[in-house]
Amino acid sequence: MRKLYHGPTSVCSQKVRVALAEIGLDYESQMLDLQKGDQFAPAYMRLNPEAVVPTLIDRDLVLVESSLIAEYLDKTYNGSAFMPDDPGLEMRVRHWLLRCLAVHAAINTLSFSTFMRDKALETKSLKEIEAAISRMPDPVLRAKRRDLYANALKSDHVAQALRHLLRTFEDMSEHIGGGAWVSGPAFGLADIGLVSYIDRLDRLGFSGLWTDDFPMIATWLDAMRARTSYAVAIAEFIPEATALAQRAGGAVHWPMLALRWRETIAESERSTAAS
Ligand SMILES: N[C@@H](CCC(=O)N[C@@H](CS)C(=O)NCC(=O)O)C(=O)O
Repeated sequence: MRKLYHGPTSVCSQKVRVALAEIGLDYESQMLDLQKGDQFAPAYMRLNPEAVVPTLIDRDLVLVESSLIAEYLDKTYNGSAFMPDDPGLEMRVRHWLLRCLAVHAAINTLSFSTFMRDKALETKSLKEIEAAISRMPDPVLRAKRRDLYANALKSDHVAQALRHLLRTFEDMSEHIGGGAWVSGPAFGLADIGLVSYIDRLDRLGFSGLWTDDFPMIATWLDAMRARTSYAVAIAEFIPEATALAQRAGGAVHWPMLALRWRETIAESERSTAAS
């Protein structure tokens, strides 16, 4: 039996659970508490040296990187049904799987500059927060996390995240408009790759990022949420109290975020006009 090391509300874990559910695969669940620091246990870091979830053990393979795990599951157990045959669409899907790294970074930025930051500051001392950050193996990610605690939505990482999300929404809208799913006419790995990130933004009360300018994103998110995989892989892992806390905790930041979003759009329009 394959074994999944994951976190209940971790977006990357959600992605792999969606892939497992879409393909109809069982797994043994090994839940990690990221707030308590389970990811830093030496035995886990031997599997996943970056101390992140998810990790999947399948047969004799130790698999990391959520998008790659989804692709592996599709290829091994689903006859690559979620990867288009058409070479152009296949490149599109592969590009989205790569882009998920940057989309993840953007969602991480918006989570840790708002709701997650507030939650940590309410429940931990600054010393405890610094102790947790100093256990992160990657020095660049440590510096980013410190910057988000110091500057919240004023951080340059937020500008970078919003710039990236703007391009993500533009391209998602174009691809959904051309064929119903981001992957093309058929549901596929790009949709699996993106759903948890867009869902997180919505759960934080940030759907204003797309409602006016990119309504296709809302239509697509509704279609993703209508699938059984969404219920069993995402919704069922988020207790009502957590869902309410996420929404309320994110919503207080929306006015400031909306301001930064409008600046991002204006800057993009200026650079398009100048070119
Ligand atoms: N690119 C990796 C990113 C993994 C990642 O950063 N996971 C987050 C949860 S979504 C994590 O484990 N964070 C641990 C921490 O914040 O200490 C993937 O997609 O699998």
